[in-house]
This record gives sequence, structure tokens and C-alpha cells, in this order.
Amino acid sequence: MMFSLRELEMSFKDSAFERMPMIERQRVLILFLLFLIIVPTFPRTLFVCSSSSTGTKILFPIADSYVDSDERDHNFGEEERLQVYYYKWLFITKQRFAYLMFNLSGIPTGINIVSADLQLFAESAQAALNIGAHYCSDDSWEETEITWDNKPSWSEEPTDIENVNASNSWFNWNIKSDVERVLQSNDTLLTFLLTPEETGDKDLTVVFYSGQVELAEYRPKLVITYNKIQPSLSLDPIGNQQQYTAFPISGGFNPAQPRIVVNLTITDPNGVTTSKVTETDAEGKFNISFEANEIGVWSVTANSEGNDFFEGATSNAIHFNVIEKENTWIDFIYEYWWIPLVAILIVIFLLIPF
Ligand SMILES: [Ca+2]
Repeated sequence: MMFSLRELEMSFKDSAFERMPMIERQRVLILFLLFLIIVPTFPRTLFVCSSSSTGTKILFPIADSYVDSDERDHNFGEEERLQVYYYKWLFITKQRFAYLMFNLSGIPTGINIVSADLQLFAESAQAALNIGAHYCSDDSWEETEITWDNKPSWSEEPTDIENVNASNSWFNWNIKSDVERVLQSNDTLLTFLLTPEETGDKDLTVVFYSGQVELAEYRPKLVITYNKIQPSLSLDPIGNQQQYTAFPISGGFNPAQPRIVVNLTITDPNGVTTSKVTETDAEGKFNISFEANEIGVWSVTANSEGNDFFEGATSNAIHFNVIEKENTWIDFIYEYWWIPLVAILIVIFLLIPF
């Protein structure tokens, strides 16, 4: 704080404040200090509230299958069900794990993930089975090839464990940390597997619907929610321009937004507007060629409506001055080309003997 209590007291000298009892004075000073602390935090709070909104992307598996320790070379990739199974009795152990692969290529790398949930619909779960979702860094497996014997290895530590204890219900695994890691490493594929997290003698099976299920709404899915990016859209400065001469109007987004439609509104000195539509390139820049027909001060603004991942944005207006066209020798020829022609015709006319 800039003021000391003593300085504040000094500044209140000779006022009503001076005549207050000590307790009252301290109370007023404390209230005043609280006011100084609270007021500057208001605009920041408002800014946080009005910042970007959230969006949701639902991804379905591009491959899914389960593997069975009892049928070590059998593939189940085309079945409509995924099974997770735990069986242990004395020295006999049997297990089934479900593998799922998602393609994250549609999600921009810089996006701030709010949540990422792996969701599967349990068709049947006779008794509660703890199922762990494990990250698997190996995406080389194929839906119709994967078996117990050739399955890729996975992270020992489950990212999340869910107690699957009811039939005909959805179950969620929070895999946000792994989705973030994959996106940050510029990877596009994400493999997860579901394994039983049990010990001791038990016989537990859960049957989920797979990506092949006839009722598409019961397919496994990865539900990702994120904060939309609020980009700033700006136009490059435009200097004085000559009438009837093409010049560029350019600008871009920060952070860069490739292949986004940008609407330009160009206003002439009489207030007449022209609309132009363009699109950003791979670097998030755009550039159009424009020719002004009126002399005077023009203005241009750019705006975009945004998309699934970016909020819409509007640029500040850029003003530019259009001046009379300076004639070049080409313009001179263009304007007076007929004079030599007439001269030649006159000479020919004079030389022709009548
Ligand atoms: Ca499948």
C-alpha cells in the first residue's frame, strides 16, 4: 500500500475526522484501507467472468477391441462388446482387457483442457468391478489384429479407477492429464486400456458396448471440454494510397488461426461500405488486394465469427487516406495516344494527291 497509516491520519487533519474519538477514527481508517484494497480487484474479477466460453468435443474410438488371456491369439475387434474380466481361484488367473484408440488431430495443441472423460456404457455388470484406465503410448496396434499375445504394453499406474457396479449405466474415467500430455507432444493418437484392478479370489465380468454397437449413442466416447481461445485480430497499417491503384489490406490473428474466414468492412469517405471475405493462411495471416475510387479518408475493420475452438474477434478500425492518382508516362500515353494518330492521319491526308 502506498500510504502509511500516519500519512493518512495527517491528511485528515483539521477535518471532522480530527474531532472523532480514537476508536471511531481507527474504524474509519480501516474501512478506507479496505476500500483501497477491494476496488482495484473489481475490473480483474469482471475480466475473468467475461473471458472465453467453453466448448465440448466428443470423439468416438477409431479402433477398439478386447484381449483375452484364455484365447491368447484370438481377436475380438469386430464384436459389438468390449469385456473387462477378472478371475482368480487358487493358481488359476484369467483376464480380459479392453483397448481403445482415439484420434485427437481435430483439437488444436494450444487449447486449455477443462476436462477429458473416457465414457463407456456398461451393458452388464453383475457385481462391482474396479476398472482402471491406463495410458498406452503404443498406437501401432490394429483393431482387427490385436490379441493377448501381441498387445502393446501400458503404464502400470492407472490414470483413474472407476467402480463399475451397475448394468445399463455410463461410467467415466478422468484422463485429462494424459490427453493434455498427448496434445502437448503434438501426437494425434491416444490409446487407453481398461484393466481389472482387483486382487484375491474373485470372478467378475463387465461387458461394455464397443464402437461397433448398432445403437450409435451407446458407443464408447472421449468427451473433452476446453476453454475457447480468445484471439486478437489486427489489421496492418495502411499508408496513403492512390486512387484507382490496387494496394493490399492485410492482417492476422494472435495466436495464429489458420483457415479462418475473415470479413472485411471497408468504408469510403461518404460512409458507403463494401464487404470483402477472405481466409487466413497456414500462419493465420490474410491479405486482399483493394482499389479505392474515392479521394478522402477511408476505414477498414476485420471480424471473424470464430469456430469450435476460437472465439469470434473484431479488429480496431484502420484509417487510410486516398489521394489523387499521380500520372506516370504510361498514364500519359494512355490518355493522349490519339494525338500522334491524328497527326499521322493529317500528314497522310495532306500528302495524298487529289
Ligand atoms: Ca471394435
